[in-house]
Amino acid sequence: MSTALASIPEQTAASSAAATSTTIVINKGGTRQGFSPAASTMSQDGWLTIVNLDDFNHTVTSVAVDAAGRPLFDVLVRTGATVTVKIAAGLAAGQYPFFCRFHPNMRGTLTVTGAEPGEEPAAPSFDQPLVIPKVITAANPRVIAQKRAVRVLPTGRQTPMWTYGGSWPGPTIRRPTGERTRVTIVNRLPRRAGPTSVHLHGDHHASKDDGQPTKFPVRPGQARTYDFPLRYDSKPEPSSFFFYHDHRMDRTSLNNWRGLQGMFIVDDPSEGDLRLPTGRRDVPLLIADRSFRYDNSLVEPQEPTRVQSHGTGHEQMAFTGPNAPPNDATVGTHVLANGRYAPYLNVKAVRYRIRLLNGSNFTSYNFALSNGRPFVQIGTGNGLLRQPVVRQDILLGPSQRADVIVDFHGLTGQDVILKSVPRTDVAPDEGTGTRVASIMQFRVGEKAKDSSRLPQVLPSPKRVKAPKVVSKTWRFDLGGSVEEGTFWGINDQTFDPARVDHEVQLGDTEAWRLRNDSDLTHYVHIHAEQWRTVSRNGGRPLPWERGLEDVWKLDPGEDVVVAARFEDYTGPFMVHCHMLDHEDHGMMATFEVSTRR
Ligand SMILES: [Cu+2]
Repeated sequence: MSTALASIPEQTAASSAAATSTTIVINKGGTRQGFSPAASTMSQDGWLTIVNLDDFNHTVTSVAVDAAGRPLFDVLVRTGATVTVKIAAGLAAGQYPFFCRFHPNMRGTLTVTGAEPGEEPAAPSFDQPLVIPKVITAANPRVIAQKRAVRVLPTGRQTPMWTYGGSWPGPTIRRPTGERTRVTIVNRLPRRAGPTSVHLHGDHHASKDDGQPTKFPVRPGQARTYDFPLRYDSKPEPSSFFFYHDHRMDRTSLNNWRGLQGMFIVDDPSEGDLRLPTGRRDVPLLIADRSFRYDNSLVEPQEPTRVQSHGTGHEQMAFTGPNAPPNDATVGTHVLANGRYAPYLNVKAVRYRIRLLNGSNFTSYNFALSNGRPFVQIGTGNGLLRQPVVRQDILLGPSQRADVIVDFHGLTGQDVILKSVPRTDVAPDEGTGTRVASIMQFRVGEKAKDSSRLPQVLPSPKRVKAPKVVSKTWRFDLGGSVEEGTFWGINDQTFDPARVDHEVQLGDTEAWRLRNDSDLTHYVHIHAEQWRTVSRNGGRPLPWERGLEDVWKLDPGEDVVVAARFEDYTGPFMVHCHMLDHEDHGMMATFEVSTRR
């Protein structure tokens, strides 16, 4: 007994002499300033302490993953907290770049020293095939919303999800423009899911068919038919790449996370003359992140506590607790393509049309190809651009799309990886960053006959003439206080389904200003019409913003003016942030289109 006691101080002294520990501080303003220091060194038996003095929760997450795709370390440090962990125990000596999952512009490197064997980073092995969701071409499809176990991770159990039609993503609905399409959604989700509401993002249709957050729900056990004429101003609408997903008030983030998402393609048969790649060479990709428990089930997003009212008359939302705004960020560890982790696709050495959709709740990506081949962007999701734009990387926030051509000519035998890389369009302190991930692999095979072309000029849809005067400004910011509860607001108010925030007349054209006064980047979506971007920060919109759009990136302080004519339909429609936690926590407003009195 006495021998054992005597030996303890000796051992402690010996190990503390050898161990190198380190501390990383996140100062106030960390979302912009990053980790301090950005580079630190520790030994395998040392301690890492993370002190978070910022108003935001942060993580220290390794870029390197294990064979199952899990980060080698992933430490959550809430606002005001200090965490000390033996993070390097079990890691091989080496350099480990890390980032914050909520604010990936925050990056650093941890150097681990020591002689013990340990876990080495595993490059993704890309060993499951990419799944192309089943395509439905019927005019009146019936899609059953149902719980189903689906294959997401390559090994282990399937993942129970809430799906459209039994898969995630749900079936891709593909229709010729101008041909009326009536989609019946049957709600056979578990009863606790409650009512659902389906929004066809980007499309132009009646208010009652818009997937209203509170009205026209599809109740448990019931069905509802959504009517999509696929027309604009009574003419066929532009060829499009849309996103259908749940839009129920308060639960949009949760319902999308669980899998209620699918793609919708509108074809314009007259574009056949363009000879863009078709058939198996036209690949829609829904990219989204999720986190998994060890049984491969989804980690449940954590909701903040809702404070019912400020007593202002309107039912002003506010939230408290560790996940209250601005710490409401539903972010996953694994980045998935069409619902699979690290899939591969066998391609021929020819041109492909790739339709990229960011289906994530919160995370944005800056897409790039591993061999430096650029993307040639031909469309936005709402029709084609006037001219193709050659881009090395493409930043897409939640619900944004890009229609691109990738040319695999000359790459026979190579593996080209679709990655997300840090965004380079702004400095890390000027906007929320993008994830670093290897998403999927294209295995380039033999050359094949390729009758596709890359047109120099594209038939881009007509854009409205923008009025000189801005008739509405929507200001996006964090509101409330830590004591009384915080919220995401538009013009200082949270969403209230009983309130109309702006009225417009059918047939009028209006210009609206979108302005971000908060410290995080937002991606703002406007329903009902197809909008043109008039200006960005007072200047000309970026080359890929010169078609029609429905979601805009707004970095802190940015100001975008958009314009549209209100056509065909009256009633309420939404404007909201498409970071779904922000939407659920207040950042949504209503505009109502009415006929001239
Ligand atoms: Cu937002």
